[in-house]
Amino acid sequence: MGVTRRRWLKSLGAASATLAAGQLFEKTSAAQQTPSEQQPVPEFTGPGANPYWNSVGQYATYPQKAPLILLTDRPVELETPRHYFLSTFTPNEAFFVRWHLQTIPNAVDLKEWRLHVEGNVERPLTLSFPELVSRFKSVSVAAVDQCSGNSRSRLQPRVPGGQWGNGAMGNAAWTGVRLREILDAAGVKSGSVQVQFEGLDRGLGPKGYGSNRFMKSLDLMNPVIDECVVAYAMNDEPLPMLNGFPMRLVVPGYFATYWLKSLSSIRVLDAPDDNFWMKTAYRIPDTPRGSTTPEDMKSGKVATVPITRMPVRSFLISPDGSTKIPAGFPLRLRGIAFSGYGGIKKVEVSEDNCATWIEARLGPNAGDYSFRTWFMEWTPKTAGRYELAVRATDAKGNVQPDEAVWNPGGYSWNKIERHEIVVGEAS
Ligand SMILES: Nc1nc2c(c(=O)[nH]1)N[C@H]1C(S)=C(S)[C@@H](COP(=O)(O)O)O[C@H]1N2
Ligand SMILES: [Mo]
Repeated sequence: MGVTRRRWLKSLGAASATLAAGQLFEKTSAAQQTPSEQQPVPEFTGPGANPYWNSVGQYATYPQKAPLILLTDRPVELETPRHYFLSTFTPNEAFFVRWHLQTIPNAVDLKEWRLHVEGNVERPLTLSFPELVSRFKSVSVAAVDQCSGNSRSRLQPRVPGGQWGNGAMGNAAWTGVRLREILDAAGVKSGSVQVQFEGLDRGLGPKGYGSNRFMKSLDLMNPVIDECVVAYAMNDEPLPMLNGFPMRLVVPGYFATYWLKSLSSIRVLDAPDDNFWMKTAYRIPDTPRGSTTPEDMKSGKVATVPITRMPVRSFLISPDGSTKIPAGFPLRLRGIAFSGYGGIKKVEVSEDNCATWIEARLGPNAGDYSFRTWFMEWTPKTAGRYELAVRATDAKGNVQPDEAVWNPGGYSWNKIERHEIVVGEAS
């Protein structure tokens, strides 16, 4: 990606000035907006698959953002509407938003901002923005940022937490510097086990849990460390404040919980991180697909492990079921697929409830951890309601299953999606 450093430094100087606008989020929570700024999501009452990604909620407009589906405003949780997923890259203004703590950064003055590299290192570093950009080589990676709880609203029985439809995901080209180079510059001391990431947000998490900080850690022995990027650009632009300006961690293939936003510290640890966000939150049962039952959970015998990579998923995006299509009309089905296990090998469509499958064609490959677009010509011959199922197979041979997952966090959903299309009589 041709992002030159000079261009970056220049455009970010301008960005920091615009963004130093002050207490934006404290003052414009969605609840305080005038009614004209909020549009209700049309209610879906019919049977079958829901053409909207969420049938409840309303659109809300936040700084630097297009109208997005509002899940909660404290903390801010905004979902991306379905039609944005027609392309490989999700526009920054439409990219979903998820924070956990009460106070999130409204503005960052790049003159003041520093990234601290500390803990069990030979040479602790305090890097300014220009130092970071000029000292290390710039790299780009296309990678999907997906919340562990994406599609949580599908779980039966219901679990607490943001009731996301399918829009707590997005794909961007992330440009920044390699985490490995930063660690090497600081010199990781022997006896180190993990590296911990911390951002600028503050406050307690749900039910008052946590330590006033959102912190996540990765094992230093984990090969993903070499793929991590400390990103200062998203789709060739500065990151929106809500998506982690001025820099965030990108962990390709991994669920978003590790993708620390508004990064302020990288801390090398000589003992495993047991803070709330590692020890208690964002864990899944140590079972196939991280799935269990409420009964087994109650027994207290289900061991858990931190969530890691994203299982393979695919979606039909267009047509979205909201328009009646005449019989005999040649359609192009279009959608996306991705996997945290590296690349999409195959996408298939079924119109007979998964009995038989037709292989779709894949769009250009933007990288192993990116959305991959797919398309298929399809002409519905007769009028009626069609239910199209879509499933993907990844490079490791993992195929999307038709079984639901259940765990108390509502994580890691990847059941085959069914999408309804209504076909009318040709006139
Ligand atoms: N500093 C900070 N980084 C964070 C979080 C947070 O609460 N604070 N939440 C994580 C989780 S769980 C998700 S899903 C993603 C959301 O990223 P986005 O808001 O850019 O979509 O940010 C991750 N990084
Ligand atoms: Mo998340």
